[in-house]
Amino acid sequence: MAVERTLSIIKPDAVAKNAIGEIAARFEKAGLNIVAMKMLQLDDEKAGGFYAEHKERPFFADLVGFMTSGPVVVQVLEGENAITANRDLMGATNPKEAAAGTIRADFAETIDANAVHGSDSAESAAREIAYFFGEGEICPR
Ligand code: RTP
Ligand code: MG
Repeated sequence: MAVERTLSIIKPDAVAKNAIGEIAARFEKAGLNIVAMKMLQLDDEKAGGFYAEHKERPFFADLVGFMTSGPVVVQVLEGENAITANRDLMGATNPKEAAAGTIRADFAETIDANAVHGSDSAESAAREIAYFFGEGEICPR
């Protein structure tokens, strides 16, 4: 088992329903330490750059529109197999397909407004963490 870091975003829908604390508690209870955290209002450029891999997809404009619709909370999670552990806690992209007890099953409404983001690979995690945080903003424990 390896200690990894992953990027989590609590998306605008979950911030708007005051679910920041409950979602963060799930990470902590699962053994993922929050080693960096901040609230941000993304603009089109910052949200579009984050999801650049999807820029040719038909849902890209809606995705950027949603991610800029209100503040988000970006976090670095650290722990054993953090990337997979976080994806397991999140559940499937479409909340209608997300397993019971996952964050998306419990807090998300639609595939667009799906409560959380989590890095999908080590390469994505490294890029996404650096996209939001300088090394001096991360506090390993
Ligand atoms: P995320 O990147 O936000 O953690 O989500 P994910 O890995 O589970 O899904 P991904 O394929 O990376 O898609 C990014 C976000 O785009 C929206 N999406 N809409 N309408 C659609 O078919 C569709 N597919 C994806 C979702 O909001 C997804 O979280
Ligand atoms: Mg993704």
